[in-house]
Amino acid sequence: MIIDRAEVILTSPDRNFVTLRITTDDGLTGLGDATLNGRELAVVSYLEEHVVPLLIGRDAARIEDTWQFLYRGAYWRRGPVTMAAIAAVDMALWDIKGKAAGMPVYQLLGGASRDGLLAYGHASGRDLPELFDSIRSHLEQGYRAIRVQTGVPGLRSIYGIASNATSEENTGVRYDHEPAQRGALPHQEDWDTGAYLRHVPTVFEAVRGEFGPELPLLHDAHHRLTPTQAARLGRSLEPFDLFWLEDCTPAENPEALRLVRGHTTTPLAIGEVFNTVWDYQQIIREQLIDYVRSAVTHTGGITHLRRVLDYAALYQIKSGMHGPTDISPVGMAAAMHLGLAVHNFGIQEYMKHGARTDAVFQQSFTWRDGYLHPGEKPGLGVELDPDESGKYPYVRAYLPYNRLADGTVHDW
Ligand code: CS2
Ligand code: MG
Repeated sequence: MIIDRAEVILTSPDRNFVTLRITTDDGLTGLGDATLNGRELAVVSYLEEHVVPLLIGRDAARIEDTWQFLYRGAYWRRGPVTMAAIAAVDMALWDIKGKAAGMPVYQLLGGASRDGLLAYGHASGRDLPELFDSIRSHLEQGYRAIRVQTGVPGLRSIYGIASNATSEENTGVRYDHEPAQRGALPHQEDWDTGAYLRHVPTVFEAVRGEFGPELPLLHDAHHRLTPTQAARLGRSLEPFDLFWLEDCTPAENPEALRLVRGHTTTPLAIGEVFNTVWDYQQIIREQLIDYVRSAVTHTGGITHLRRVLDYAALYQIKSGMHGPTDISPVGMAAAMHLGLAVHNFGIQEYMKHGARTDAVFQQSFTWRDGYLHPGEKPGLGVELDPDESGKYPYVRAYLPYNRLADGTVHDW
């Protein structure tokens, strides 16, 4: 099992994806996801220029050693580009090990701790009727847990609202509701924290009134609040019993969460922009969160996210792995294998990929009655179709950003 070849595949079926394919001298192949939304080429270059040359000739079976070599052996540690590249190598090696053993990766991680993974989807609307329709449609698709994002009166367009989107067919510009938009420059959105804080509790009150007390509901604040604003939001949402409030404050400042925690019992989720266990060290040790939001893709792969989750388990903190459409089917498969195996699984985010993406990546997971399962194929269970991937060249794309009414750039 010596690594013979490692290729980086950049394809853009419904959006950009960076995939690493490793081939061994005995003909086994493994796939890893290295997609960094809106900054894809940085990881392509890091992989091609700096990592691939180090892989050729290595023993593909030595997953831990390869991880330590790529992490500790480079002087410059951490950061999203490095950790996405290491993640892709790690995933591909787990894929190969599974294929060599004839077992799905979750079996190599200790076997299933549950029958399936509860997953949540993204409902959204500019107003209540649109939001209710979106929630109903998600329930019809089988979702048993729902993230609720809403338009705010007075704001033109807000990130994460599906109906703000215009389709590629109509405009020539792709703009889905969790986009990096294909285009020359990032799209500008507007923001008003006061209006948001006044509006959101009224929306959750209406949603609870319509859909009852039992449906697990989640909400993402996308890092836009100060600690006192986040504390106020958490407290005002307590009557509506959220599953979690996500990214209430910018992730760089763990101390902010102490203040939030001191004022609200609304569960907190954070970490989709974190890359290592060190980013989590303080907030896990001080029990400042309830859910770890990292994706396998952005946190150094299965090997490293497993380490984060084992640490989190000491403090009754669970997984809530990031799963928007910018995590490729390979990254989603890795999340499902890890989520099935660890004891402290919480919930899995699951946004369906488009038909073109599903044609490029042949997958073996199942989605039944609100639960995901990675399937029983050896390895991760995903194969890439080279003819399909070759049809969709990379298109530069940016996430949007937002400004306040006076023109100030606001937190993401
Ligand atoms: C979002 C993401 O899924 C989520 O919770 O915060 O869609 C995020 O905006 C994108 O992944 C950014 O790449
Ligand atoms: Mg989020």
